[in-house]
Amino acid sequence: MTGRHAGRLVLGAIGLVVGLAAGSAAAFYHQAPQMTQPAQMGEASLTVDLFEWGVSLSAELKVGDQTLLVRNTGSYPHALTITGGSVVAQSGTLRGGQETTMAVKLEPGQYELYCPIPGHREAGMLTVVSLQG
Ligand SMILES: [Cu+2]
Repeated sequence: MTGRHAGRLVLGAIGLVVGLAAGSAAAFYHQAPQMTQPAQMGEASLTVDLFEWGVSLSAELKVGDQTLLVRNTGSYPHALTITGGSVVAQSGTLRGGQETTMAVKLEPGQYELYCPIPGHREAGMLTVVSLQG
């Protein structure tokens, strides 16, 4: 991307986030500070960090069953969607500092991990991985 184009995208996303945060601050305020859910398929095999503006994996995704620890290490609300043609898994929205676990079963193929909150994927919260059989 050119610098000018990237700058415009980021500015647009920040405007969107500020609007969202202002509208839903009251609802978030009453949620428990932790939204951790018990892992259903054993200990997390890797960590997925969500932040402004990226999605980063602590290790490579694998074919088969695995449990992901999904953390919002940023300030804005984020979530994680995993698609491989169709939606494979979808987390709830996490506030900054919150985390959750997601159990997924992956076949060989190409997957996109991104934040579904409007504007965030375009701002850089997208990682594409290819799994070999
Ligand atoms: Cu996000």
